[in-house]
Amino acid sequence: TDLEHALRAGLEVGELVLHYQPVLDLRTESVRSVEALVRWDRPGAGLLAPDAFVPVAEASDLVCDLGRWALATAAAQLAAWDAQGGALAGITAAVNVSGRHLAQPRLLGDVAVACAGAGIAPDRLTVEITETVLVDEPTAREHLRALRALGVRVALDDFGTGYTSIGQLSRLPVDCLKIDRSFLVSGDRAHADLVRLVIGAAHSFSLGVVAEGVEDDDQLLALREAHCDAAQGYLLGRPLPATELSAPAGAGR
Ligand code: G
Ligand code: G
Ligand code: MN
Ligand code: NA
Repeated sequence: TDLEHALRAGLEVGELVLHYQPVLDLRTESVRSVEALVRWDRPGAGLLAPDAFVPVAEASDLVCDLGRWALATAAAQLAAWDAQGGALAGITAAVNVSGRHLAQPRLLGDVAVACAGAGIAPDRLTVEITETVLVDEPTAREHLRALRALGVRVALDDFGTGYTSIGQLSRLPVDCLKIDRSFLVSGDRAHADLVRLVIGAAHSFSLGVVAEGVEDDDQLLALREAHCDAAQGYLLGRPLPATELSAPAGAGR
């Protein structure tokens, strides 16, 4: 399609950018991680959100090229923050990887090349995948194990919206769960209990938990009380270009 061709060309000429959303570690009260989220600065169209073009990329192996670019770009950004020596030095970054990319043996090499190219250790990167990937693709689990053997962390994104039951948590080849923002309903007792249950179960299987979509103080308080490990959301910071994230956070250096 036209959009697919334009996206492919845009990727080649550098129209894609990563924005970074802070993830607050609730034990240390510091930002030790960010999630990389892609945007397309399409000439004449402004800054496009992923919903406008990632599905198009997903329809072909273009999404693997996008993933490879995102991994390399995020790794290079981590190295740049290291070099700055500010508050963002030494942090980790999570990159969203499509099921299609995860199904290819090539992903392993893409991650290794991204890390080696930037001169960062693989344990600085987290690969975010969705639950459907584990259901649909048997080789995906194998590739996740290989990634983890390399030192890369794996996070299960949008947890709670798919098919994975709490009973399956012990067998998942992942390091952490990202609880979907639809579970953070302010003032709703039943949802709060559910979140507490998921966090407790995850911890009993030694999985970390990040809550997504934290928009108000009540939600944050409930998450602290539930011993959630980390939180992400507009309350704590919107996705921003690397330069805008560096400025306030690095002010103390
Ligand atoms: O950034 P929000 O800002 O709009 O992201 C919307 C959706 O797009 C999320 O589900 C996210 O997982 C997905 N997404 C964001 N960045 C990337 C990326 O680099 N690659 C892939 N495959 N999906 C992404
Ligand atoms: O599916 P994934 O978790 O990768 O995508 C994250 C998406 O959630 C991005 O579109 C990001 O912009 C969005 N997001 C991040 N924080 C918040 C929030 O606090 N509220 C809402 N509504 N969306 C958020
Ligand atoms: Mn994500
Ligand atoms: Na998510």
